Amino acid sequence: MAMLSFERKYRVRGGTLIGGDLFDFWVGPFYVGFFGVTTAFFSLLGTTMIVWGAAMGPTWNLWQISIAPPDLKYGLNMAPLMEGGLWQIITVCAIGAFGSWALREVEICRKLGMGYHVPVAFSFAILGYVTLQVIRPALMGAWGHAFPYGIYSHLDWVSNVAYQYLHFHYNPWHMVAASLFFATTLALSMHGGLVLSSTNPKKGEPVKTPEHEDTFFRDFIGYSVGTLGIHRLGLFLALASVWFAAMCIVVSGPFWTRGWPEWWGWWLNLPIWGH
Ligand code: UQ2
Repeated sequence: MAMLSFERKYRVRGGTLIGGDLFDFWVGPFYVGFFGVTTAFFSLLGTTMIVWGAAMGPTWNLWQISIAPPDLKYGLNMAPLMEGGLWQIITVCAIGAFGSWALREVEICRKLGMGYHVPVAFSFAILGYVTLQVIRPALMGAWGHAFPYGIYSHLDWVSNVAYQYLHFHYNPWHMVAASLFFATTLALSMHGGLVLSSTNPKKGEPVKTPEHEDTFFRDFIGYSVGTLGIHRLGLFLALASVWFAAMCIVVSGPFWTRGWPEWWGWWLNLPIWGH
């Protein structure tokens, strides 16, 4: 079906979660909906607060602009605007915008009668952000444990937090997350390479079928995960990597305060080594 006639058929009212027909319309190619309005609201307000914070700061150098969370002394309270309060408003706006964006995806899925895989996947990304900026600071008792909003400053935060645990690569959840990230790139490069190779045969030859794709991998490694399976595998690897990344940082501080190399003491302390 041509795209335009498909869109005419499916661009109908219904499937909204809230607001009924009120915002159930399109602007050009974009579906609006209640959550399109809230996304725009939180994005505009948050971005304005970032620009205002930059204007109050010492530099317009794009790399050096930074809006910091409150000092640790403020704990989990609200802070004065210029001492982290701005950061708190921006964080609320960010979570409001990300959540609205996810719910707008849900409404579009409902309109089309599709599964919720895309909003579920995006929710994992939101979980990663919320783990860093809300869950871990709350467990540690201060917003000051969250990262600042700045290009270089957030990199400095990552480096400093990592060194607080001496050698973050010894964090076992970090190891699992990193391995899953690499496996994700392996799976996507294999998939992208396989699909492009079968759809780009020699000049004059017909495009190859999924059977060719299966057969390549059966000949190569004795196993094909299948054309649907590779997408299930890719989604699983990507979501699992983000999940373990969130776990690796939320355990650092709230549940483990020493250096990560020391965590492996359990291995050295097994009663099997003899003396
Ligand atoms: C596959 C298949 C695809 C693919 C790919 C494979 C026809 C078009 C890439 C091969 C993938 C395998 C064997 C899994 C590899 C496992 C990891 C953890 C990277 O069989 O079906 O569909 O794109």
